[in-house]
Amino acid sequence: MSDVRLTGRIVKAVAGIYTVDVPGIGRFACPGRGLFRKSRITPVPGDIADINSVDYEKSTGYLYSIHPRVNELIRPKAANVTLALLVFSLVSPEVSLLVVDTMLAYLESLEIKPVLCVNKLDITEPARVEAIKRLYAPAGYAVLPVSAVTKEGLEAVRTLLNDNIAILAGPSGVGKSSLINALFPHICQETGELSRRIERGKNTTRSCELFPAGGGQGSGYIADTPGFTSLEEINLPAEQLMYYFPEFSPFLGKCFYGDCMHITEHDCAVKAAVGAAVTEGRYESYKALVGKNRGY
Ligand SMILES: Nc1nc2c(ncn2[C@@H]2O[C@H](COP(=O)(O)OP(=O)(O)OP(=O)(O)O)[C@@H](O)[C@H]2O)c(=O)[nH]1
Ligand SMILES: [Mg+2]
Ligand SMILES: [Zn+2]
Repeated sequence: MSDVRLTGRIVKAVAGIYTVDVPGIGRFACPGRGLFRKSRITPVPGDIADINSVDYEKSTGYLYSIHPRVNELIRPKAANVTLALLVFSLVSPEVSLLVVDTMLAYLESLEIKPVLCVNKLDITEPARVEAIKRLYAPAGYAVLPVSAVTKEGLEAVRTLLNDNIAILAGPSGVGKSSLINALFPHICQETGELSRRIERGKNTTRSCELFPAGGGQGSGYIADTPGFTSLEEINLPAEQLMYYFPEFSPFLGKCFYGDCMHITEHDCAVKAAVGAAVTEGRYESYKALVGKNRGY
């Protein structure tokens, strides 16, 4: 046994074996040595990990500690994510904007930068894409229209990924896996009905794999994730939601009631901004989320 120690990033976690990528050196398959069961920390993709007993020939080692996390996602299970490409489509399937807004609020709560990616541009009315841009502009969200089929818009996405630990998230069937394949031909993810059959067939761990995406420098990574149809497990406290709608921020603290929830109260600065600095669609999502998280 050598006592060579290295530090790298966990890119994959399957059945207690963690794949640790050490840029410029290699990838090592590392069990966790029971240490983490005791401390009740489960290492996840995105974690920065120290490994020891490194065997260069076998490409193995042991995980002995993970560095403090900047953030931690439950869906997908990942840590230290810096960017989320929230992929959706306006046709086949037409996704629920409430689902998109729920995911956006969740990402805001984790301080992960979201970028909206409207896929299937090739079969989408341009006017609908423009409407989405108008809906999200006041919140400051970038909207990138793309097509995994024609490859339109992909350069802008690729540029964005540099040096980020990025995830592709979004509802099922919107083309996340197709996009990752179109962006990085060396990555090969199952797409279409096949991917959904495989997903159902295996005991899904909701874990993900990080692929190198930083132009070969080893610094950027991207992960595909299984799509979702609902986000039941995401429960953001109703009182916090207003902080996760960035376009509300200029108006917070300016309502008549200090504890205004911006729903039924009179003299509400947020409600007064609806139709201008706050779009109606986004405000409707806010109300729906507050209602859901209060159980009514
Ligand atoms: N017309 C068109 N079809 C697309 C595009 N991107 C993906 N598709 C199709 O949409 C279907 C779903 O694509 P996937 O890449 O499997 O979608 P996904 O988001 O990974 O789905 P899940 O893995 O279930 O979450 C497939 O039949 C793709 O061929 C696109 O840009 N244009
Ligand atoms: Mg997929
Ligand atoms: Zn208010």
